[in-house]
Amino acid sequence: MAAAQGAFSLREVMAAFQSCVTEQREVLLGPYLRGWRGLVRFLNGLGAIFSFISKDAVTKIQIMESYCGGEKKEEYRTMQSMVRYELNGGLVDLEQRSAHPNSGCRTVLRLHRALHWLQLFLEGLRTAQQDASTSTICTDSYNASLAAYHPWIVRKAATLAFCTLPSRDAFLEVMNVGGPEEAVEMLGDALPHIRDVYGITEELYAQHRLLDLP
Ligand code: 1Q0
Repeated sequence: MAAAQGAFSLREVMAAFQSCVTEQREVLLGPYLRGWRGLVRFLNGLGAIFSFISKDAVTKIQIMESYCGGEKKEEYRTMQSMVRYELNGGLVDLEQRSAHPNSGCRTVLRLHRALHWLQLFLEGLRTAQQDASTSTICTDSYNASLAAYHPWIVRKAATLAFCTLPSRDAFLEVMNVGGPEEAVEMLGDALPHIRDVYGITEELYAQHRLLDLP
C-alpha cells in the first residue's frame, strides 16, 4: 500500500490542487499536473489491478507536461491561456480526432472529468460511516461522473477493480496524514479547493463549448 512507500502523504497532493487557482481565478497547469502525479502515485500503491487506469492517467499527464515544458510553454501556463492559444491556432479537433488528436484541451478534459470523480469520492469517504464500504463509495462516485464517458468494457474493468479497495479506515490510514479524524479534517479543508478548480475549469470549457471534445 502507499503508506509503505515512504513519505507520500495525500496532504501534499491536496496542497498542489490548493495552489492551482490564481488571484485572477485562472487555473495553473503546473500544480494541477503535480496534483495528478501525486494521485497516480497513490493509485499505484493500491495494486496492479489499477495499472490500466494509472497508465492512461500517466499518458495524459505526460502529454500535458510536454506542452508545459515545450517551446510554447508560456501558452500553457494556465488552462485559460491554453484554451485561448489552441482555439485561436486551430489546434483542437472539435468534431472528431484527426489532425490534433492529443490537443491540450481534449487531454485536460479527460483529467477534468476524472477530477469530478475524485471530488465525489473524497466527499463520500469523508462523510461516510466508519464501517462504510469504500468500493461502494467509489462505484457510486464513478457511476455519477466518469462512467458516462466510458464504454462498457472499461466500466466493467473499473467496477471489478473497485471491489478490491481496502476498508474506509485502511484507506484513511494510507493517506498518511495521521489518524482517521485528522484525515477526515484534512479532506474537509482540501475539498473546497478541488471543487473550486473543478468549477472554474467546467465554466471555462462550457463557455467555449469544449465539454464534448472527441
Ligand atoms: C481509488 C480508486 C481509483 C479509481 C480511479 C477511478 C477512475 C476510473 C477510470 C477508469 C479509466 C480507464 C482507463 C482508460 C480510460 C480512457 O479511455 C479515458 C478516456 O480517454 P481517451 O483518451 O480514450 O478519450 N480516460 C479517462 O477517463 C481518464 C481517467 C483518468 C483516471 C485517473 C485516476 C487517477 C486516480 C487516482 C486515485 C486517487 C485516489 C485518491 C484517493 C485518496 C483518498 C485516500
